[in-house]
Amino acid sequence: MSQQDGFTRRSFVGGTGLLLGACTAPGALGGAGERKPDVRLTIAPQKIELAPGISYETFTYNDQVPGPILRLPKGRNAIVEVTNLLQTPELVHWHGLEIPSNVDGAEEEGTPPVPPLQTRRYEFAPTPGGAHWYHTHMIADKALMFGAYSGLFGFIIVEGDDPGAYDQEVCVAIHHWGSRWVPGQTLRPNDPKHGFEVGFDYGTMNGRLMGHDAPVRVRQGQRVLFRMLNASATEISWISLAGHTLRVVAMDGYPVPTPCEIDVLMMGPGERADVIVEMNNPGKWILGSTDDKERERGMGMIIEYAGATGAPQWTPVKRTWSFQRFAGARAVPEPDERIELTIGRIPGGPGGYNMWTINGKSWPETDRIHVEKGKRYRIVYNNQTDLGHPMHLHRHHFEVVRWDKEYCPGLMKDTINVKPFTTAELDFVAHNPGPTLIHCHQAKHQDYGMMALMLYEGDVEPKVDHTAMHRAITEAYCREG
Ligand SMILES: [Cu+2]
Repeated sequence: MSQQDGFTRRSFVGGTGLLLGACTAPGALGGAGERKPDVRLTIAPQKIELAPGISYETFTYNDQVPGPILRLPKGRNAIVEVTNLLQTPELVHWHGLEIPSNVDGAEEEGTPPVPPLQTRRYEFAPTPGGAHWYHTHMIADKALMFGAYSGLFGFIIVEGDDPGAYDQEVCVAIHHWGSRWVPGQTLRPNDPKHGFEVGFDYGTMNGRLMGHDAPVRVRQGQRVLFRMLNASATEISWISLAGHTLRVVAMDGYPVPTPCEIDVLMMGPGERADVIVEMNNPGKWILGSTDDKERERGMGMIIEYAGATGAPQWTPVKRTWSFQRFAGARAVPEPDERIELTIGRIPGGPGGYNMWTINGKSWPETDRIHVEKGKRYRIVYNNQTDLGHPMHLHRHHFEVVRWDKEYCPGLMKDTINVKPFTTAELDFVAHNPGPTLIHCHQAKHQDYGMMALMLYEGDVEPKVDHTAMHRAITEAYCREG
C-alpha cells in the first residue's frame, strides 16, 4: 500500500507548525489586513472511519467529513483563511455563490491556489442566501482518492432567506468512497468501445455507513428541514424517506415557485434540495438511496422518533422525477442570444479513458463563450450521450426554461442533471463579469474534457499550465503506476 503511506496525517504534522507560521500570507486577496478570519479551513490528510473497522485515508477540512457547516450572513464581507497541508496546491470553490472570479475557487477563472504548506486569505460577501456548498476544485485526473473523490466538501448556509418554519435542521451530504477504475464493459457489456468507468465500495450520508452514526432523533409533530446535498464525485442519487413524504421548498438555495410533496428526490452531483418533512408517522425509518445495492453499501441514515423500538423500516418506492411540478407560471422573456452546447463522448476503448466534449472539443481546447454584461442568454444543452450530465454554471444561476419536454419557468438553479439524449434550455443574465467556468459536475467527465470558459468583454483569460497541473497530481498520488 505504498500509495497510502505518503499521506497519513502523522507524516505532515511534525514539521508544519513552524512552516505555517512563516508562510502565512497577510491578506493575500481583497486587502483583508489583520482582521480575524470569519472562517478557518485546514486541508489535511486524515484517516476517517466510515464504520468500525472500515477506514479510509482521505483529505479533509478541519479533520472532519463533511467539513464544518459554515453559516455566514448574506452580503456581509467574510474573510476565509485556508491552510493547505497537502503536497499539491488546493482551491476551495464556493459552489452556488455569486462572488468575484479571483475568490470563486477555480484557477481557470483566476483564483490563486493555496500552495502546499501555505495559508491564503480570501475575502468575499456571500450571496445569494440559501444552502450552498464548498469543495475542492482540483482535478483528480487518474488519482481517484483526490479532488472530488476526497472528503473535501461541506455545507455553507448563507443566512438571510429562510426556507419556511421548521423545528429542526439536518444537513445531509452524500458521498461515495473507494472509487476505482473498472473496465467499461464490466458495467456496460453492450458497449464494447466504452473506456474505463468508475466503481465504488461504499456510499455514505455525512461520512458514516448507515447504522453507524447516531440516528436523527425526532418527535411526533415536528417539522424537520433536511438540507440535502449530493457531494458524490460521480453518482446521481435517488433518495427517499420511508413512511414520509418530502416537501421540496428550495433547490440549489433558491426557493422553488411551487413547493410540493414527493416520494423520491433525484439529485445529480452538485445539486442541493431543501426538504421539509412533517414527522407524523412514529417509528424508526430509513432515509436512504432507493437503490437496494447502494443502500446495502451504506447510503442511508436512520430517523428515530422518541420512544420508537424495533428495526428501522424501509419502503420500496418507484423512481420518477419531474422538475415541472416545482415551477411557476411566468412567461419567460426571449433571450438576447442563444449558446448552443452539444455534449459528446469519444469512447476510450478497452483499457482507455473516455473523453467528453462540448461542441466537439475537450477542455482546454473547448471554444471560449463570450458574453456581454446585462444580456440574457439561453444555454441550450444538447446531450448526445447515453449518460446524464449535471451541468454547473459558476458565479451565476439560471432559470430552467426547458428540461427535456418540461417547461419550468421560475425554477432557479446553478446545477442541473441533463438526461441522456435530451436537451435542456437554461436562461441566465450575464450580471457578474469575470472569467466563469461551465462544466459537468460528474468528476470524470469534467476531468476528461467537459468544461468550458465563459468570458465577459474585457476579461483576460488567466494563464494556467494544465500540463503541469496534471503532472503534479500524477506524481503526488499515482505512485503505483
Ligand atoms: Cu457529465
